[in-house]
Amino acid sequence: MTERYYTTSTAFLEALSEAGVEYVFANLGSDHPGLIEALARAKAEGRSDELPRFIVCPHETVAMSAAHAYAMVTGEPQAVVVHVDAGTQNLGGAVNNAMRGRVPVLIFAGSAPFTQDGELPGGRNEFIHWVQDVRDQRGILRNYVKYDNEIRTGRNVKQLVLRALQLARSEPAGPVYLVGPREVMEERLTPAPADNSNKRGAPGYRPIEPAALTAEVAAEIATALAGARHPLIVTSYLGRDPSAVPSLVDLAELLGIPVLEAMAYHVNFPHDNPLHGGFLYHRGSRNELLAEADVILVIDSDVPWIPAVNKPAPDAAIYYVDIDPLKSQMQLWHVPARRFAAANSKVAVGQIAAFVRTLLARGTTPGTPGNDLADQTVVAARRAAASLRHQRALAEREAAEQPEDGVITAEYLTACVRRLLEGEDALVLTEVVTNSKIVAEHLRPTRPGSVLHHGGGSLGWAGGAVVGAKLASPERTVVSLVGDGAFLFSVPSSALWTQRRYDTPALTIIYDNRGWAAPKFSTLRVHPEGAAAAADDFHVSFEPEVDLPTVALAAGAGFGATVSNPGELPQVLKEALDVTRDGRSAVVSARLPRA
Ligand SMILES: Cc1ncc(C[n+]2csc(CCOP(=O)(O)OP(=O)(O)O)c2C)c(N)n1
Ligand SMILES: [Mg+2]
Repeated sequence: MTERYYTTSTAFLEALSEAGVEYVFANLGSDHPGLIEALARAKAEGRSDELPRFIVCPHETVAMSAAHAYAMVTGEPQAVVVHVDAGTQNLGGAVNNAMRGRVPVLIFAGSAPFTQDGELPGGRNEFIHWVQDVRDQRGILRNYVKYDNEIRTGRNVKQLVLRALQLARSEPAGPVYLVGPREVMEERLTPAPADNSNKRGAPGYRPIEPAALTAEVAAEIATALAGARHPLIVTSYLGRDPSAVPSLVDLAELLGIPVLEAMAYHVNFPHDNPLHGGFLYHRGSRNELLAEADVILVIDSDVPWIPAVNKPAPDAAIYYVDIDPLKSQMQLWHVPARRFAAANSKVAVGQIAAFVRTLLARGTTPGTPGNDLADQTVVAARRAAASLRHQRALAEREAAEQPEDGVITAEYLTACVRRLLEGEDALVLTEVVTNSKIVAEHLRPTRPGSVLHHGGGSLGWAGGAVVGAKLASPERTVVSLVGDGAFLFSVPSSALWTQRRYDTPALTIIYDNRGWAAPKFSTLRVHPEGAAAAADDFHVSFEPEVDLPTVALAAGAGFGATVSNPGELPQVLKEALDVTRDGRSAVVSARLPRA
């Protein structure tokens, strides 16, 4: 019997599969003959199910964003395979997003062969092998990954893969990067027995267990909140773990504490709960809740407020709970908190609520020394104020949703999307930039985990992300809401082709203001009376216009339409959604007022 074909590449793929990785989002090159051959051999031997499935993405942005979204939906990291230094560079901003969003992804790239005279299988035999030989390939990603290493032998490749995934999964989660030269990826090995019993866990390589607050800090925060007159909770991404949301609701309801979502892109708190205190973004007037708060619990937030725009009173007692409360990956950062505590938000909120319950059970009389509880009339007044505020906000938002003079506004468009998705098990991916606050306010999601955003700063995520989201939850309706700029950044030809090739249909709705409103608004914030403002000269216009739905149709969408008339919008959206039910992607560009 001939020896089974088994190389470092086979072991690498097998290790991914053993650790629970279902998909490799791949963009291939001259560095990957080992992987390609390993896959083909596995197929020929009837062993394909022992390896992850390859999803070929014609652009790295699509591959990385797909893996990112898959991990957001399932919590399970996937793999991205790219081509040496060039493919690594093309990952660009998509790695930035995964790092900032704290999303685990294992990235692998080949590296230039290190022999040139036929010494080893896989050695240099194409001119490009000299061109791709850079001094520090791993350095390309070092700002954006938690761990990088080189596979130097097949003998311990499984260990390296499992360690990389353990680091990626551990909080704060994030991308990791392995490289492997061709000769190493071709190395013949004696097959280690495949061990699929490890699926989704790899014993011995579990991520770090969730961290808790110390009992003293939990008690101090609970006592401060319970005794406060105007307590406030500020969060941005607690809802990344949907199961943390009911715990936050419990804590807020116990004491009638309003919850303010700051620069938030997740469902952190159900929008129909009267204690939902609204949204804080860059713009806007003084936020009353923030200004009047005497005790603030910030939980899971990078930027709870922008001091130059809005900040708490100087004597407010601030408690900062986050898995990385000092933001070690940000060079300039400070919030004047009384305590900083590193903890998992769900665990911490549960601990604080438990301590509040013991205080409530103790129930000392208001006004007596040593009493930890606020007067119950204060709590009742707070709840009543929250209800009123919530009703008022809802009425204002509903008024803003009416179409204006034959023009589609972002508010109206978002209301149409909300109505379209009523009763639908929908997963909405957002990348709407200057319309983020409007979408947050008018989409009104209530189900934790039903809205996703990359959490970083690099546009072009949603086109690939819908592929990962749909693979992760085929039963759900996947919708993306994007700016026209974001749509173009997503390499739409590659994204739409991948959506079609792998039967991952999505409805994409473009908030099309024919340009980039964001840099214009940034300029106006710094130079409100400047020459750019006077001349309306911001270099942000997409003139002549791009026919975005036609780009999508050319690449594989089954439906594409541009809508300018508000009256036609609901019907077009419905048609588009129906096309996705039939298995093809649809793109609707809704014409908003110009950027
Ligand atoms: C990869 C990348 N390049 C550039 C930017 C800078 N940038 C931030 S917002 C923006 C405009 C986005 O346009 P669009 O998606 O149409 O949203 P709008 O500003 O019109 O609401 C740009 C170019 C970025 N965030 N990411
Ligand atoms: Mg735009």
